[in-house]
Amino acid sequence: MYELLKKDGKAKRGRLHTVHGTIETPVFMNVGTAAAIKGAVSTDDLRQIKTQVELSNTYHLHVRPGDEIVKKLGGLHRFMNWDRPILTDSGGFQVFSLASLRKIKEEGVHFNSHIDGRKIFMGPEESMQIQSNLASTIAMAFDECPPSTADRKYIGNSVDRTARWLKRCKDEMARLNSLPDTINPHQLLFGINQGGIYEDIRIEHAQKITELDLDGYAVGGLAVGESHEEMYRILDAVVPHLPEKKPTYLMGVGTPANILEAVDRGVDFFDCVYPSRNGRHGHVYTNHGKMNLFNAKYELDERPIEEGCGCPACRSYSRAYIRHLLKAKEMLGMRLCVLHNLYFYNTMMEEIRDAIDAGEYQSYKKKKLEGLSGR
Ligand code: PRF
Ligand code: ZN
Repeated sequence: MYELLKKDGKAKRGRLHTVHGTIETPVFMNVGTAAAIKGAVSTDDLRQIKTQVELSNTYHLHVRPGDEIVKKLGGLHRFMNWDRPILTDSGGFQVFSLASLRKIKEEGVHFNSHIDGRKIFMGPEESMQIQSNLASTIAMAFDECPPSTADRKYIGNSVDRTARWLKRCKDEMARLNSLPDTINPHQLLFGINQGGIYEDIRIEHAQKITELDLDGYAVGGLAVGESHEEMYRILDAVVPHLPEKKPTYLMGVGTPANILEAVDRGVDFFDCVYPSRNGRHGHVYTNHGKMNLFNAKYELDERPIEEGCGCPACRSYSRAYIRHLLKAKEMLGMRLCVLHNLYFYNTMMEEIRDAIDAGEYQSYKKKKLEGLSGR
């Protein structure tokens, strides 16, 4: 159940109550694709860096170790020792970005696994069954995320199919949640809006999926190659057509600036690989711009990555030491950078929530954007 606590302009401050605890929104979900945050980050670490929701992928866990195995081991929460909320993405997007020899049909997608080439079929029912076996808190609908280069005709046919798939997802989820051996019979389902960069297709699709009265709604198919301005234009157009009293999730986004802009347009859930991916490359976020710790100017720099940061890296280690670890390819170097970056994102979300609570979102956003750009 989602509680809309307060609005500041279009920015929403809310709370999603789940069987695995309450999620304070706006929230950034920390990406652990194959049930692990890349960069040797443990679930104990996640508890220390203010993670609220962990995100894993249906496709990856279906291919390896297999969702039946995870179910036998008591579900994803028990498997990875994380008792707070988990969102699983449906596999749709990953099938389109990773698998080879894809064939899209009305019933679903035939493809070859990116691990061993094995032939796999996944449709709405299979995606729901896998997510039910994983027993995540929130399951995502099985959708098609068309490439940004797709033309209007392709997008039109694709969203119609994604809408038909959504109805099948909802029916299958209801069936699974009522079975006696389902690990999480309270699993939530979020629908996904598609429609590329065509506002009218987006809006019509948003209205259609809203009728299904799902637990939340995502905006998918963005951050796939279009400009930031185009992404904001689509959010301006479509978010007002999604129910305000349900959570809105912008999938795979983004930079801190993207998040600040999307919150301003009514989005309350985010996920992105940037903080962990950048951290693994020694790129760290600060309130004075991004830093590349490989840079020679940090060789004798005894300051933490960011003065006053409460993350495990900044509390104990200097820029000079972390730079040395990175140069020596010591795993600890990238681990510390990933922890700092995720802490930075999670802390920014906390600031965003506080700013909306205080009715000061506009001035907060302006100041934060100035800092991020290094000015
Ligand atoms: N659909 C799904 N997952 C996604 C996306 C999508 O469109 C995106 C697009 N940015 C990221 N992850 N199911
Ligand atoms: Zn830090």
